[in-house]
Amino acid sequence: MKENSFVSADDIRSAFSAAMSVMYREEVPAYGTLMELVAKVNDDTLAADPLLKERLDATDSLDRISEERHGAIRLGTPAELAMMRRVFAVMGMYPVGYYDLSTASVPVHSTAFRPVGEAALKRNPFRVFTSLLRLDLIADKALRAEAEVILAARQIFTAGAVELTEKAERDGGLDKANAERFVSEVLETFRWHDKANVSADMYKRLHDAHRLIADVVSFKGPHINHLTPRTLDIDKVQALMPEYAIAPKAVVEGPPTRKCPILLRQTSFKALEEPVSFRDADGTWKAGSHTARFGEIEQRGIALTPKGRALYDELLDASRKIVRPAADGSNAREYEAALATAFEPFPDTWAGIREAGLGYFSYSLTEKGRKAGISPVSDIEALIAAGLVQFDAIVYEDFLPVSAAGIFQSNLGDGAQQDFVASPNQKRFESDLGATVLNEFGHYAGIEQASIESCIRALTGAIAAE
Ligand code: OOG
Ligand code: NI
Repeated sequence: MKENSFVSADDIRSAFSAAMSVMYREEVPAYGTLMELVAKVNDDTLAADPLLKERLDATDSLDRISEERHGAIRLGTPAELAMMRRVFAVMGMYPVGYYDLSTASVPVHSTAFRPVGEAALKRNPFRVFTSLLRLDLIADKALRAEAEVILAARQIFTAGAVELTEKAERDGGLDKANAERFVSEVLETFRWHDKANVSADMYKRLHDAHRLIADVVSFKGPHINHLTPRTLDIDKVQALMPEYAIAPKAVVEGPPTRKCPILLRQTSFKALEEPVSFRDADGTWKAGSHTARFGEIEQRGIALTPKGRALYDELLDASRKIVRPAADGSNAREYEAALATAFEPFPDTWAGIREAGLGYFSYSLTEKGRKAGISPVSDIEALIAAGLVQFDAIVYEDFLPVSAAGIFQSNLGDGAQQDFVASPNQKRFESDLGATVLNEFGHYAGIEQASIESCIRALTGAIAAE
């Protein structure tokens, strides 16, 4: 087959992200409301801040923002995780980072499947936070064995999805008709099922062990549990949510409000209680309910270097030593105040963040730089000082474990608090995945370095300025 008849992985991912959004909007109408609210706040923010609009436009990021979202799924077995990796690879999504949630009393560990490389991210940065259930953290051995049997019997991928994934691997891509089929077959894996795989009694036993175990084991597939649009002003969306009849969680996760946003801020609305039926041993269906699916929004800021990330972790920790956000929101104001105070040592100008080596930047020629003749100087600092080179923040494309834990927790009723011994096991996760996860820092450093080299090449005459 000729390679140029293939649809690009980026196009398949875009089509899949759009199809997922349509499906989730139909299944969870509040998600549609949230999308409208986010679009309105983004428009208002851009209208009020021409400089932000100009920089987003100049860095080719403006178009992607309203299209941008992430989702999350929870898988049950190593085989499901390994197959999911192959499916996502067809869409140009690769596992980046390892997140251990056991420290936060959630029996899963996770990675984020996402595009890597600047061009793919600009085209469509759709990501899926993907968790694998850790039955090894469940104390009740008998229940663990029963859960394993139930999970082993299910097939979360359609025959068509498996066949097309194998075809794409074999041929190096999919043509238009097969790419369309692939998107609709894979969508089936993420669909909600209102008929459980288990009896009401088994559901209750799983639920008593941990609500998340019931969510993973009781159903035919790993229903997408939220889809998160990106906003340019999360405080405004949070404040407006009640007007749109959506009740947000009490505090925004992540760093405080800042002039120069860093990493990621997130907030969610509570999971919905949805009707499901359970199949009893005698084959009769029994009505019940399950709470799993919720809504979330996020604001993304600059990707931090290891030094910046260490400072972030230290300051977040310091603020939580003063006030821990209570699940019922009763100390939300005190928490916000403590967070803002704790983060005062973190510079809040782009130049300050850059000079302190805390964030990653993408460098480009200024107007003056583009018009300048060949420069004898090849030191990036000198070129910035001479006004020939400018810098823009590189967007953080990943997740934050403490925030993810807060999002999980806000959707696990109060009774679900349960302590596990922290036991990160990245080796085990990677062996289940069938691949190592990519290092997020290396990725940002690579984008930064390439931008510096391209400026220097252009200015020293090695190549013509674009
Ligand atoms: C995933 C929660 C984590 C985020 O944005 O940090 C997450 C889940 O509930 O399955 O999506
Ligand atoms: Ni999320």
